[in-house]
Amino acid sequence: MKVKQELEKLLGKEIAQSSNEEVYYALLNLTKQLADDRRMEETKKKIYYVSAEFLIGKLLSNNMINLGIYEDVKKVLAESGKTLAEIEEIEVEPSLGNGGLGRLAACFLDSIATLGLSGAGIGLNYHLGLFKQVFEDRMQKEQINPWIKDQSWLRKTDVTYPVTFGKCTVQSRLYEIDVTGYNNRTNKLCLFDVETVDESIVDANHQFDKTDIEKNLTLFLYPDDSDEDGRKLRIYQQYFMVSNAARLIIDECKAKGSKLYDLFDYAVIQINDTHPTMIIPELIRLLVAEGMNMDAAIYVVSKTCAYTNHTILAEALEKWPRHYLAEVVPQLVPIIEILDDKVRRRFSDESVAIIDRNDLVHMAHIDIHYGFSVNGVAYLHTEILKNSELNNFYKIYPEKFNNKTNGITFRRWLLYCNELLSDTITEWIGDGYKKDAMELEKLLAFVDDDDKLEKLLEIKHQNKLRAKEYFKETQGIELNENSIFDIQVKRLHEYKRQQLNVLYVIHKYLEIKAGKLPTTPVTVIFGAKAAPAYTIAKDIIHLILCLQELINNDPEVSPYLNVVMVENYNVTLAEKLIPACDISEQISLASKEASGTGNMKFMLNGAVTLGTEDGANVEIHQLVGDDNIYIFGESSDSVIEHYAKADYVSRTYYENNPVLKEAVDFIISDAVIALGNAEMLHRLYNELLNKDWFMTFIDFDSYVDAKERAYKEYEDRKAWAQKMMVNIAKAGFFSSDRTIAEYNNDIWKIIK
Ligand code: GL2
Repeated sequence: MKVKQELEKLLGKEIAQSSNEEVYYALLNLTKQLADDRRMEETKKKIYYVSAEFLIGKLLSNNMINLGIYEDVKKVLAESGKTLAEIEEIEVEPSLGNGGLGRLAACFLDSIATLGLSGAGIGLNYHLGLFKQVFEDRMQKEQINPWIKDQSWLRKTDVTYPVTFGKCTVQSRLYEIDVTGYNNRTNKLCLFDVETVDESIVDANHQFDKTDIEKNLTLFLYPDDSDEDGRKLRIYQQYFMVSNAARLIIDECKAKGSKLYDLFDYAVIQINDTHPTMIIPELIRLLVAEGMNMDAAIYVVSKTCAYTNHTILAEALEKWPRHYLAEVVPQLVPIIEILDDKVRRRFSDESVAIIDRNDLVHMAHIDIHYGFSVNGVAYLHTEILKNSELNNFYKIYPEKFNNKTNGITFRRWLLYCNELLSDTITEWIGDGYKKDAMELEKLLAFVDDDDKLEKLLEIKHQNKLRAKEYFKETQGIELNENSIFDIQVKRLHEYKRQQLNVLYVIHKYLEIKAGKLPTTPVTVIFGAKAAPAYTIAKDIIHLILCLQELINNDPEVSPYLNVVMVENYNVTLAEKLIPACDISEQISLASKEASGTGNMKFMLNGAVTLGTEDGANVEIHQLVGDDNIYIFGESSDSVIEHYAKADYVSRTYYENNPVLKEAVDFIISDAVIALGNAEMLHRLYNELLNKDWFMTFIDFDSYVDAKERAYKEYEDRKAWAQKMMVNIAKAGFFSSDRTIAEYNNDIWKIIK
């Protein structure tokens, strides 16, 4: 294909004569056409990945890479005096996800298409999605985030269903986004919307009538659930998602010849966390409405649905009061009662019941009893599910439990975001690794090759310069490219322990003030959104922003230490930061981070992990060996034991450790209070001292030691480059192509 001619045909003029916006839309249309050409016939069986979130990021470059026109387009644009980077600025990042779970779903769709599997994602078309974060008075403020433009990747279809709730019936509408595989088929992401949605009901303070379902149903991802109306709205959304999904699946399977008794030969439904759980009773309801008897419907659905657990945090294992369900979706309650009754007849153990004594419906329990597979997302996480968290279920159904360690798509997280590195790797080992990521291991041959090690350091430096330029231009942030980039970017949550990193920053600041100067300057970079109703998380952001102000403006300290919190961390910013990183902070309390996927992206881009033995860090450690990772902190077994015995008292650590005490006390020092809000800072201080649910203090000493060791070893540039090489070489295991191949072999069994 002649890219230039095609583009100019779409533009109706020369590229050089067109605005960036015109070129963007021409590329959008060209890419859509090419994606359409790669649609293939569907196989008999298809995977439906149902998820409340799809954090897909900007799509233009990714699609162009997958369609094989990326290089040509770049060349053609350059000839006309344009860069792809400036064209991409026009694209708005879709706001359909929140964190790792949503980004995982996006990586999985890419790999499903890349492996040539017939599959679709199903979710909701949130108009305002997740809020946009801005900083005001050193605090997080939330703004609405409209992202849908007249022309976008969304395609309106004719598919629409009436969806009935207790109080009303709404009409849905299916929109689709094409999902291109790397040199392979095009699949779809199916996003349902409600016809009557109305963005204008949201007022200047972002408040809206939570009960006006017809208008609010697809406005926000995870609407505030701190009151009853908010919680019910989440149930409305979830039912709307799965009722549409169930109908679409049934229609597609019937069209392929299914008699519904054999639904599982045509469809496999992966339930991504508990949000889509109601698809189980909803499918049963629909099959019964089609004339199947209840027991047969339960049998068919149980053979069609599989469940992935993404967290052991109690707050995320949804339990809905039965009376909420009775109000929102009364048609499902008798079915859920039957499902519960069958469980109670078989098992006397109260802990595996679906409806508990307090009349709460445990969504995960529905998935486990009435799905055929239950998987965790990293080795350690699955072991914890089997041996403690879901042990009572594991004893009943050992055959259902399996592990699928998460993965990431290397198209976005290497080929696109770090072209310098991927071009260099191609030069060194050929491009076989683009299809078979395990070929990256060929890089191990170069761990003693001085020129190649030097080249890795040079690439890192270039990526730091690129990040410096980007953040200067977009956020007015100054980054020192000659400092160590020590990065922690992820959602803000106490279990992820940004507060531990912050305590280190304070400790370092105090050391520098006392005259102990680091040899190499360090920039500690944070990026994180806090859930709007999560008070302590917002307090932690506030503290980071106060420290940023204090430290970066202190001429004694700022030549050695800088703190930067980037605003509105999202996929686009991740793509800039990850290639520039030296030290990847993965410091969750052991046992709490189910997997993590940022850890994999950093490793692939040549950062060295500083982390606890948690989630996929355990597997990273195993792959790279002790010399190429910095591990610290309590083991997961020991943490679980502390919780069981309830014997962790943070104050004891504080009282017995003067270095820790000094850092903690600094949170409410005059210097910080002068810049911040006393109430917020005191609240955080008290939380740490009196609760510290995620045991920050227990790991403080070993964290400081590990970090100091990492900073010291960074100074031996050759030794550090060797660590980088090993990390990149060993990252192949974390390709989502490997993860999806495992899902397909063990769970989905889609025959190509
Ligand atoms: C998460 C886990 O916390 C995270 O460790 C995991 O990598 C991802 C994907 O499996 O899922 N669970 C969850 O609810 N969110 C996650 O990121 N938001």
